[in-house]
Amino acid sequence: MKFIHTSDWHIGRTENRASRQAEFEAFLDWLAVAVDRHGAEALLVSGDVFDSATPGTRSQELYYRFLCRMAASPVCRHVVIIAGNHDSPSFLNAPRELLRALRIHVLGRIGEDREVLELADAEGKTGLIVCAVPYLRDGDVRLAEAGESMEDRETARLRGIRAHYARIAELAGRKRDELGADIPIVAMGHLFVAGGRRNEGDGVRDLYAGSLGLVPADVFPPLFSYVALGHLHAPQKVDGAGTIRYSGSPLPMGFAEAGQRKSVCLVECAGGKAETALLDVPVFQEFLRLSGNMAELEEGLRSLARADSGAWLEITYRGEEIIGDLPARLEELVAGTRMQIRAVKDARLLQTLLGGIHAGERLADLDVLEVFERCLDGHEVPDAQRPGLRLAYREILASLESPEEEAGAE
Ligand SMILES: [Mn+2]
Repeated sequence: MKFIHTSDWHIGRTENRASRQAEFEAFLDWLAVAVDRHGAEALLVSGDVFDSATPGTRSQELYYRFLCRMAASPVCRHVVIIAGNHDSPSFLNAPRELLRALRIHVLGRIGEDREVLELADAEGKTGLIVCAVPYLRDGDVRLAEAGESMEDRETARLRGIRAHYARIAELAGRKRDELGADIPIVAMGHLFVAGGRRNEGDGVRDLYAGSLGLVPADVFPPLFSYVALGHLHAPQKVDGAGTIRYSGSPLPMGFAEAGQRKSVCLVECAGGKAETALLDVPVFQEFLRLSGNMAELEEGLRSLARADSGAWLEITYRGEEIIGDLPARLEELVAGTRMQIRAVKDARLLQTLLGGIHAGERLADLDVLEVFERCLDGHEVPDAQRPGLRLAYREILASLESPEEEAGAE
């Protein structure tokens, strides 16, 4: 039986307050077509369907509209959805009974007998057994005990996760034995498997601090032909054989993932083996990072404009010169183009402000004139310019101290 594995849609996610609704819509349209075109008889969604535990009505509308489309698909007979750490288990579970009538199985939280699903093939016989294990919350796998250390807690949690997968695998194995046929068993999960790759700022919310929360890949019994994972946003395989996999998010989760290829997994299980192919998700909205001094940024933006780019931009200014109206100047450069600036960073300013404070000092310990002197030093402002800048600074300070007079003078 062929199926598509995807995860981490994060419907409702925004980028610096800008809506990404159009991208979610385009992705779900593309996915509905891909499912039919590739003959996928099932769709497995491994968590983080929504970005928030309380999705907005537009996000919900998209989700249900997509599910309706799946229910009407002439090819795809089953949808299995598990909750991720971003999802609200009760929100996902609320329409569960209704969705089940449409052969859409939702696992918001654990429930052992419900986690083992038999998916029927075109002839109505079980063609695939799916162990749909949702994101395991602390309370699902272990009981908190007073006075236990971090290590104790971690050990108990890992033991709990291992035991849970072992139990579910045993149930699935028994079910297969009852059916008396060589039916492939696949598992789903939303967790951070040790060895998994991630990028700084990729929007993956840490489950636990530091290395805590990493789960060794051997928690998945060899009985599983394939493990469809969610949580990490870069598509990747966890084991050498490539049968334990993260599909990755279908959309870049912020500028840290700008330019990265996104995909869903098309999997075919037969005879205990899984064949996997990646289906590239089209780029619905380009994310681009630009950095350099003013001349480089101007050149970069001009050449993008010539190419009629519609990218969303994160711009980092690295010039020596101080530019007071940096965001406004950059906006001017993209005016009349299809590009949109989503974030502006001033590396120079940041470095100076963070680097100008010495160890053991607090900003509050310095007076305003001292702070200004540090800024002059930090920016390596030539001596000849300093008297003029000091004078201007004092005038600004004076105007701040007597705002009424300033207003009256206007
Ligand atoms: Mn996620």
